[in-house]
Amino acid sequence: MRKTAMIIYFAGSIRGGRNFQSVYQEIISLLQNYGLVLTEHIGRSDLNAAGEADISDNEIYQRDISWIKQADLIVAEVSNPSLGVGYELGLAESLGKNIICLYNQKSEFILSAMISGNNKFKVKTYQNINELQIVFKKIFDEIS
Ligand code: 6IA
Repeated sequence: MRKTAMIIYFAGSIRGGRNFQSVYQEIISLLQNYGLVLTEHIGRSDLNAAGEADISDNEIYQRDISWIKQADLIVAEVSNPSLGVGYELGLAESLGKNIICLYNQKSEFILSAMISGNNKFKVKTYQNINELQIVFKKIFDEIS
């Protein structure tokens, strides 16, 4: 059993498109039962594709890289293709992080083979948020 709270980095599309924003919010709430989610803002409804004016792209990049390095677990919602999420997953893989990718069956996009074909990623397909409760319970039981 871990003594300290698990640090979780949640990744989801921002400039790639915000179609799944409300799902991100629900996933983040579930993940908060298991640890500290560094990227709670990804679920915010007021965070649009343009992002925020008070932080530069370089500051976002530097901060997110440092958070990925700190994280014990990366959870990426990959139903909406995103260059940023793909980049984060590649980096996290090279750092040897535990990585879970969540793909919603309602997605209009077929998941990239670079994600579905990578055995280092645990890819979970889901239809609704209730299924994810069960998925998370199982995964966190395994890794804690
Ligand atoms: O290419 P995308 O924009 O879709 O990439 C999304 C991914 O990159 C997310 O998983 C984030 O971790 C990261 N990312 C991209 N833009 C931001 C961002 N924008 N803030 C935080 N992470 C970002 C500005 C808004 C923020 C300061 C509230």
